[in-house]
Formats: sequence, C-alpha cells, structure tokens
Amino acid sequence: MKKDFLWGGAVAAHQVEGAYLAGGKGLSIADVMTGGSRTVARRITKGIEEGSYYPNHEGIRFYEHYKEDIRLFAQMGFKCFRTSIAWSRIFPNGDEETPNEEGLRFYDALFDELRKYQIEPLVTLSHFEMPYHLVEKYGGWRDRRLIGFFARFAETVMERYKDKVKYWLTFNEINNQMIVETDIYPFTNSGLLFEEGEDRKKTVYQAAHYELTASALAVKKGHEINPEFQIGCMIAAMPYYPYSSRPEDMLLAQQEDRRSLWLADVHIRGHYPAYIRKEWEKAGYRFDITEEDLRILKEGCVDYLGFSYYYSNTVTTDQSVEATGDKIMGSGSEVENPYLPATPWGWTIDPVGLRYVLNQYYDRYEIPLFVVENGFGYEDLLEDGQIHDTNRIHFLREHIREMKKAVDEDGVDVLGYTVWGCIDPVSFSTGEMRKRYGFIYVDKMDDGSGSYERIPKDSFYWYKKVIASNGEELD
Ligand code: BGP
Repeated sequence: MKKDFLWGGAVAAHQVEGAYLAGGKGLSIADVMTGGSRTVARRITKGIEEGSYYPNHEGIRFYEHYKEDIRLFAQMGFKCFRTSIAWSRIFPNGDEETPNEEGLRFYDALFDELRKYQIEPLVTLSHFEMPYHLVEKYGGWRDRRLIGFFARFAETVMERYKDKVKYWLTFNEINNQMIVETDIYPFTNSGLLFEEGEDRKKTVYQAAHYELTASALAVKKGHEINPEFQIGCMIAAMPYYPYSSRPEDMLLAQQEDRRSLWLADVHIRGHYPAYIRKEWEKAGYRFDITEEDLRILKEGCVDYLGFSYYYSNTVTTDQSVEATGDKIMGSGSEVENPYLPATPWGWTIDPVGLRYVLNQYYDRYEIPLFVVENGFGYEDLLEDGQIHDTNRIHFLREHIREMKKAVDEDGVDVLGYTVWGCIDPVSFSTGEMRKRYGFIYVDKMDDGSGSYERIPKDSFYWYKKVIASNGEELD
C-alpha cells in the first residue's frame, strides 16, 4: 500500500452527535425517524410525535464526547476520520441567508482536534440529514430551489474549513433512492415523501438531477476556493452477480448494476449515459434539465469515487429459482447466493466482492477510488468489561486482504479505507444500537438507556497493528 494510505474510520453526524437541538441546530430528517422497530415498520413520522423514540436525538453523544473519542482514534493510529457536517447545524432551516456561527464553531473545534493528532478529516456534505424544514416547505429535492440552498451550504463550509479539510464527498450513497419501492431511501437521500399513486421513479430521477447539479456546483466552487481540494462523489457499491452462466442472467446483472452506476457515470464523466437517456425516452419522461445544468455537470466532475461496500447481490431470470429479495436495498428480484454466508441482518459476507468492485470501478472510470465505508454490524457481547469481537476482525481482515490484492496485483489506485462505524453508531437502516460496528463499544442500548461509556473492543488493538504496519500485519 502507498505510504500515505488513509487508514481510518467513518461515521455520520446524525448517527453519533446527538445534541439534536443544541447550539442553534435545526431539526433534520434523521431527527424525525423513529427507532426500535425501524426495520419492521420503517416509520417516518411527520415531525416529532409524543411517545415515540428517536434514537438520533442523542446519538452516542459525540457532540459532547468528541475529544475523548478522537483521542481513542489517535491511539489506534487513524490517519483519517470521515464524518459529515450536519447541514441543519449550519443552516437550521436550510433556506437562511446567513449561517449559524455556533454550528460552524463546533466543526472548527472538531477539525482542530483531529489535526492535533494529524488525522485527516474526510467530510461528507450530505449524509441523510438535510434540514427537515426543506421537506415541509419545499418537498425536499423535488424543488429546484434546493440546488441553491445546498450550494450556499457547501460554499459556506468549504470556505470556512479550507485550511482544515482537504477531502470532501458531496452526497452519501446517492444511489440508494433508486430503490423507489421503499419509503425510507428516497426520504433519507432526498427528503421525498410520495403521494398515493405518484410515479416515484420519475420524482426520484428529477430529484437526483437536482442533486447531481448541486454536487457539480459544489465541486466547481470547491476547486475555486482551494485548488488542493479533493472532492468525490459517493455511492453504495452493491455489485450484482449472475446466478448462472445464462447470458440473460449476465445481462440482468449488468442492468441491476446500472441502477447505481448511472449516478457515478454523471458525477465522473459529466454527462448522462445513453442507457439512462433511453430509459427516460421509453418511459416518456421529460425533466426540468436546462442547458446551464448540463454545462455545470460537465464542469463539475469529481476527483475521486468514494463508495461503501457491505455485500453483493445475485440475480437470475430463471423463474424457478426462489426470489428472496434483498431485505435492505435491492429491487426484489435477488436470489440467494449459495456460496456466501450472511450476517444476522441478512447481508451477505463477500470479501472478494470488494476486489471485484474496485476493479470494476477502476476499469470504468480510471480515477482514484476511496473505500469510505466497509464494516461488520453485529450484536457484540460485553463480558467482564471486554468485547471479543473475533468475527469482526475476521470480516475486516478478509476485506483488507482483497483490497490489497486489488492494489498490489491489479494496479487499482485506492486512496484509503475508512471502517464504517468505528465507534458504535446508531444504525441507519434499523435505528438500533445492538447492530454494532465499532472498534469502540458504546454503552447505550436500543431504548436509549446506558452510561455511554466507551470501551475498546479486541478489534481496536488489532486495527492498531494493521495501521502501524500499513496493512502488512493482518493476523
Ligand atoms: C450505509 C450508510 C451509513 C450506515 C451504513 C450501515 O448505508 O451510509 O450511514 O449506517 O450503511 O448501515 P446500517 O447502519 O443500517 O447497518
């Protein structure tokens, strides 16, 4: 691995910070999502309802604990820490003219603390936490005015932190919303709540176009503010495999892949690919896309591709194979892959898939890649003050091995690797605490009880060795 490879960890503001109304922060969309049974009910409430539990309101109290937490990251030897800036700390409603100074000061202090330990911040501008007011007043990203609001937010923070932050990402997992069948992803990506009978796909495509334009504007502006900035896009990598060698299965897998890749295509190449334009034409879709937008897309291409990788999916055209569906993100046509085990949350465990996507993306784009999320969610056991998370160590070791092969044997350019949820966060898709990811355990339970004490797990000491040896010592 390169000498300056960015080993580290990743979180998002709404999953850790808590303090959801402190320092002038406004309500974000993550603040109106209930916990507990989010997996089953996936309830999205309109505003805050009495008697419901909202796990992100206190997160893991990173807002108060960040110094202690960063000290622990530094002990592991982190070179990089990925987090997001909660948009509603800076613009509480999202549509104000001037930012909230107290919110800006919080991130000044956070980045200074990271720099104190030579930890490079990697900052996501929009990670499922847009101001809720933008949903109520504008219907989220279905409204073109959101481009301007986001651009103002991006410009404000890029200008403010131009000497503290070099690596940026615009929209987290922007491709999630293509799973239009669910309510959760269009809401968390873009603040979209649908009407009965609405053509969801059409709405999501329009919202995504506004986001792509806003992202390109941020890239352009960011490069003007500081030409050293490295600004990336971010997608959830969910490679699709053909279940059999039938050519039709291969084609289907390719089509499923494109549901995610088209967004990276636009971010990286600066124009819409033919297959998307064709799809729109066949569906009779006409969108609000101006010449000016198309010019912006061309001028605002990203510097690198960031992605999360958790699992792979398998599809077939063979109707006799039972469709299991991907419980989390898929289109519903997924089938079981007989070669892969899965986590208790039904996510396949596929380290080779990481090498596969690294190669797939590098072949396709020839720009640097950054694995900004990869991790293992598990219900860890606290026994006598210790957590022996050997299965997490095993999971990460195997993934790092495959990433190294992509670099050392295949020649892929990878900037870094940040393990998701390096300190137990509130789970995004289920709102649970018991789905733990961290090297550091946080004593908080699903109902919010607990001391919030931090306890290093076995993986903490293992990862420290991995970083110190630049990925050489994995056992
Ligand atoms: C990604 C998100 C993260 C995150 C992670 C793990 O989709 O970018 O915010 O939490 O997945 O998912 P979960 O928390 O649902 O297990």
